[in-house]
Amino acid sequence: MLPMPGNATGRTDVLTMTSWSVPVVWEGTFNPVLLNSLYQGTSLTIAATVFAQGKYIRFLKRFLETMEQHFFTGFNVHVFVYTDQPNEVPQVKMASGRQLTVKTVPTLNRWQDISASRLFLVQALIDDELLDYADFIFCLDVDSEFHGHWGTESLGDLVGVLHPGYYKAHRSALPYERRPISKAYMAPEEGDFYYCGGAFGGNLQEVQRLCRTCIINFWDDRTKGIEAVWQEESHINRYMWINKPSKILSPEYLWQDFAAREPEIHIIRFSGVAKNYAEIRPN
Ligand code: UD2
Repeated sequence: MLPMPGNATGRTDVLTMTSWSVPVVWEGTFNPVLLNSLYQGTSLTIAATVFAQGKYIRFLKRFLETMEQHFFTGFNVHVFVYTDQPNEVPQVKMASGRQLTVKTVPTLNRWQDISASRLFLVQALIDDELLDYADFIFCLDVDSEFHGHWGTESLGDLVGVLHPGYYKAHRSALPYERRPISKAYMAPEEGDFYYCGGAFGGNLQEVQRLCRTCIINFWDDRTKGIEAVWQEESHINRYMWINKPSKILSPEYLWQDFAAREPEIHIIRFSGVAKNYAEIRPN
């Protein structure tokens, strides 16, 4: 790897390039000042979606407040909040160039449906509103908060985030859908990485294509009476095996537990917050 200008020095302790030659972004592999200077003065616009339905509305305030501090600061950001409780969306002061739109959605009773419905709604958002407006989109879990810089280094045509629970696991241990009847099926010899359902993104066309394909496959499964083991996350993993991401973000971009980190995690940029599944989910 070529030395990078500024203080970025590169990393030798982690995988920084995939077998298909796309970067895996870790702290120390990019120079944010240099990268930002490439986009400054442009009209770069980032859309982000977040779903806060049922009791998950409680996570939204912290999510939005920390997003304001760390996510693409200095750039145009448009956050789309999908909720069944529009009156509960907190007021969070946003910098110039940043805005929030609330989308009201019906209450769903199965957490699996809430999670999977995101793909339908993101595709509709791209189709109806974003194609001529935003440059990139990120789809993020609400039960999470930002702790550190997340910016232009994360941009790519199709962007996957390495799941924090499986980035060191052997392929045979990855929780892909293993039933051949499912359209999310991954054979034992298939799979590069296990990607998060809780954070992914890319340009509008690529994310639109991902959503469209995963929705078709999700419905195909449903007509056969099955649901992939990790709902849309399973379909996204199948999709990203066939359609390789053009950039991969390390687990710094969605860590599991802020209090516990591994030696290679030099910074946690975004992490899940602890939750009691039994208490918080609708079923
Ligand atoms: C994993 C994924 C999640 C999704 C899920 C599979 C990560 C970190 N998380 O998390 O993205 O792929 O597996 O189904 O990769 N939600 C609500 N209200 C609810 C339930 C869910 O708003 O009652 C939304 C909310 O935005 C939440 C997201 O759906 O962040 C995912 O649900 P989860 O966090 O309960 O899923 P989990 O922890 O199993």
